[in-house]
Amino acid sequence: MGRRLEGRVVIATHNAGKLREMRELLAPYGVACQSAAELDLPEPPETGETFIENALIKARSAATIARLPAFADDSGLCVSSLNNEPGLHSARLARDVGGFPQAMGVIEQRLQERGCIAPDQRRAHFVSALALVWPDGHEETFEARVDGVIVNPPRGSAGFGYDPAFEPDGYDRTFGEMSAEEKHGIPADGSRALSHRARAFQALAKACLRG
Ligand code: ITT
Repeated sequence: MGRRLEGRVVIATHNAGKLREMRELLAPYGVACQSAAELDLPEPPETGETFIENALIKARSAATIARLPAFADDSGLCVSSLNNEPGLHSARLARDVGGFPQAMGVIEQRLQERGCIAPDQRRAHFVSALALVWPDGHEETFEARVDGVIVNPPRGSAGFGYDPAFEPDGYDRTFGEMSAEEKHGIPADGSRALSHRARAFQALAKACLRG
């Protein structure tokens, strides 16, 4: 059991797609949210060597400056045949090549250069690390992943980032072809959610939002 999150929380992300999902995930719990943009919070340098370290850097910075509990996500797409790249560098890759369509193109090109055509050579997973940090320094972290394959060409325009290129195991549609509810996939019976972020959030909710 972690510390209970009550009252207000800052969602410490500058990524609009993530912000939408983090708000949707929190919505049933009656916690009032403010975004980093609304509070004009800076973006701290993500110098960590793991997803959890980077999530903590973002949440600590927001909690210290806003003097409120802060909720951050650090995430990425890890492609098995590419040494789990872009991984921690997923946002940077898209920035460096001019956007997500181009970044998905780069991943496809690297897979083809390695002769990765069959689905089992195109395995990938999304990771989400979530951090909750309180102004008094208390910290809670949660991490989860969802496994699947990289498809070519990318399909769908829902979601954000690399969603059109990723088809989760057990589905014949990409995250880009799913509604937000399907991508979260949080079942009413409390069984496992679908997306990396929703899975990590389920653990967070169990520790810090219920009971
Ligand atoms: P913040 O640090 O402000 O939260 P960011 O975009 O820089 O925003 P990250 O450093 O965590 O976030 O980078 C994660 C990258 O992985 C980013 O490019 C996302 O678009 C991508 N990504 C993460 N989760 C995703 C998801 O559910 N669907 C598609 N792409 C995702």
